[in-house]
Amino acid sequence: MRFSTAGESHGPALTVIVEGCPAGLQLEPAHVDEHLFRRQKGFGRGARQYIESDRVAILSGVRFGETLGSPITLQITNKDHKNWKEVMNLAATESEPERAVHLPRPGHADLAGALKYDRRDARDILERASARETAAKVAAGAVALRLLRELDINIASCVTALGPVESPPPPSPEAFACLDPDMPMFDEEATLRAREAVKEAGRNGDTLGGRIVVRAFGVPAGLGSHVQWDRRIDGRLAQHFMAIPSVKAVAVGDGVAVSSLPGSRAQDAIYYSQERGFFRETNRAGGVEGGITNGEPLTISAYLKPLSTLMRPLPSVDLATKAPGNAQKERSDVCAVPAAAVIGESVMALCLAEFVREKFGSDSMKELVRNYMGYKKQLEDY
Ligand code: EPS
Repeated sequence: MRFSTAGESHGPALTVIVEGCPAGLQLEPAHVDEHLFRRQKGFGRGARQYIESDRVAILSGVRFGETLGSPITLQITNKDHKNWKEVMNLAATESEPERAVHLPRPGHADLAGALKYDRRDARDILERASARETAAKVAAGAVALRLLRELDINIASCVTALGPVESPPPPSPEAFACLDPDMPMFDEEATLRAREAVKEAGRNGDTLGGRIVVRAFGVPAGLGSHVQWDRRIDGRLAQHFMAIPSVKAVAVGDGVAVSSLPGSRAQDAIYYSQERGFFRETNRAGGVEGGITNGEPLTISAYLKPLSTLMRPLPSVDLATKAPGNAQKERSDVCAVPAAAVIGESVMALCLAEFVREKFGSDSMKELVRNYMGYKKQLEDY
């Protein structure tokens, strides 16, 4: 499965085309809207989320509630566009555009993008670099999540750090399901402290980053491969996660922690029983060994830097005059880490769906489930 998004943050709409979804998957707008709604939650979001109430329109690839095997086009209208019609006008203009951005924000794509694309108004860059794009990604992810559910693969997420506040991930799939979408941390006391930290950052005109953990349950051994660099599933997962705005580091399992341990404490010993087959007592590897899933829950941690739009801006330089000044203030969020957890589920699903299609092919869901179950039987009989 492949997907490609289009759309500017304050343009008319965001669009995503998902290709390679087999025919016969039940898909209705409500299946997508559920995830779009979750992405908009999260303590620390800004005023924009009160304007938008994201809903998907399915424009192609579905008939009578089932996918056709053809490209699926999903579209989300930007309600805020009506307030930005002049700023985002398609027609040529002689006059200086409204709300032009000449003082690039350190950490955003403003300066690097303006230099690369030879734009004098950094809005030409930031409109597309905006994390609003992740709404389209979550819409695509909803299709992948439905496909995986047919194979009994389920994905959950949580926040394990918000600014200085840390919380362990939930111990079971059931515990993941009980998290508060506004602040999906397992430790209740940490949740309260995290809310306070966000409030304080907001009061100071500052922003906060954090860490999310995304886990996939029910992934069989054998997705990905050791035989070629670009077939390793951990590498491709890392790319998907690194492409979430603000994510600056990604770890598979306990990848960061084990780097300072002796080898004897960094691996997961192998056991076998009649009922469970091969199993482990630990999952430091995060469900991947040698670029191949090993049957344990697939676990990715992603680290997000604090958002770069600051209400107390950092020094910058005017693109036109080259005079020093403070970076542009733009309406923004104080913290988007809870939203990133939902986006993380989507990219994990999109990546897993890619690997499922690579291994099991299939034009229809019937064929996919048959091929998949055949492989699961092969694993059981090993
Ligand atoms: C964003 C800035 C804010 C966020 C936006 C990401 O948008 P605005 O400038 O319109 O207030 O709200 O995120 C979303 C709109 C969204 O739906 O996630 C940025 O600069 O990346």
